[in-house]
Amino acid sequence: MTGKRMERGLCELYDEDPERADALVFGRRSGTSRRGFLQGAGLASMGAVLGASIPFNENMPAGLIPSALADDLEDFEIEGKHPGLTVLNDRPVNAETPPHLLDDDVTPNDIHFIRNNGAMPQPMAKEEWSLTIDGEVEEELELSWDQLMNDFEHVTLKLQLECGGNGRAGFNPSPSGNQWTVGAIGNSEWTGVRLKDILERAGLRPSATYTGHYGYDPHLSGDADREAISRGGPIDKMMDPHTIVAFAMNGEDIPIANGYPVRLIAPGWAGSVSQKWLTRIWVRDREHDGPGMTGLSYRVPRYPVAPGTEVPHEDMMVMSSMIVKSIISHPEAGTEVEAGRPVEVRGQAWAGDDHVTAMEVSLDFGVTWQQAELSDPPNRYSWQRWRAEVTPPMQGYYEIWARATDGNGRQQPMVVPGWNPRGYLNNVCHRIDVMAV
Ligand SMILES: Nc1nc2c(c(=O)[nH]1)N[C@H]1C(S)=C(S)[C@@H](COP(=O)(O)O)O[C@H]1N2
Ligand SMILES: [Mo]
Repeated sequence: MTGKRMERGLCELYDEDPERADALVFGRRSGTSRRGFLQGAGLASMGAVLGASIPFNENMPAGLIPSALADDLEDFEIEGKHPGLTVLNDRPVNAETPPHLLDDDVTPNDIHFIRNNGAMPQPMAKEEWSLTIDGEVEEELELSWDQLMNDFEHVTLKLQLECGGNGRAGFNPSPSGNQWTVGAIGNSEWTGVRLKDILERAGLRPSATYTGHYGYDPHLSGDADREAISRGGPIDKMMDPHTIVAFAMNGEDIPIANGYPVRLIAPGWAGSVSQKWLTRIWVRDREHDGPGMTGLSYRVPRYPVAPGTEVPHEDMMVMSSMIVKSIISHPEAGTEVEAGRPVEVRGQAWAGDDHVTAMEVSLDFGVTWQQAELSDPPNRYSWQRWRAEVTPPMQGYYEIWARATDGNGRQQPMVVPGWNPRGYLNNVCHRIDVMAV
């Protein structure tokens, strides 16, 4: 069918030359900040592409591709995972969750996204597994599965885990890496032992400042001496009682793809800190320097830079907390709704180390916003559910836009925020299209 080719062509055109794309699609005159006068040929062509009129067309910012046309992904299947996940890469395996599958308070095991840097390991038996704690500690530990089960208090928490590169696909020029859209986020219920309790058992030396994490997943090259990834975090984050060495996900063994039998969860921070298939934590007297800690990896500029800028290394800093963000998990993009009838809109919102204090939705391309109901997190570092009702006044094409505000008053931007060389921290508002009939 030509539909797919057409979509791809439009996406490319919007990427390369948004003004021309607008002029072609909407018949918009360049130099105006709003499309303003969607009429004549522009209106007709847009209507033909979408199969409907756009009642709020005059509000739509210039250069913004209609959300209905922005999707350009293919579906594959991964064993043990929901067939609806979108596979971005099969070597290493990387798959994100379409937002309409993230409608549960707690993300089921088969729905949680997968981000691998190396090969998927063969599962290590629990009896073979151990966790070494070494480096700047009074006493080196090697904990067996039984010790992890019996010697420490267990905690169960709902925790957000988001890839630092979630949203990368929105940046232009396009940074290298997985082109995540919005679905490299999950909020499962994790059971484990506080890393704090383990570090206190080992005894931190005054020199302890940072951790370095190791897992048993092989490097893609097959070279046994190379780590697929080895990141870490400052001791303060590791001593936070919500940072856990997890051995169960939603009350079950952790799926192999998500780190069986044991992984770290350092919630609210770039997901790469949360080592899967965890076997060792090296306590360091300086910032860790394993693969994923150096160069441009998981680093962002200290100051805003123009898109495409080459930023000197000394002006880059290691990412820490993720930032305020939300998704619309219901309805699914592309849903048909009834004109004049209220539509239930639901989603999730989170803000890294912070929490979300307000949630708003818009049906008219951001000109008016209404407050959504926002629930409190069941525990710190869980995402928060929100819901609202919107009513399309007449038949046609609409977009639902959603915007979260964090405890410091910071809001999600309407347009893609600060470009950075590796494409991290894109928290632009999520938007979906609905057709009122
Ligand atoms: N051992 C190991 N741990 C890892 C990774 C990896 O490739 N290997 N990927 C990291 C990254 S970049 C992210 S975003 C999260 C993703 O966790 P998930 O696959 O369970 O969603 O795991 C992190 N932990
Ligand atoms: Mo990640």
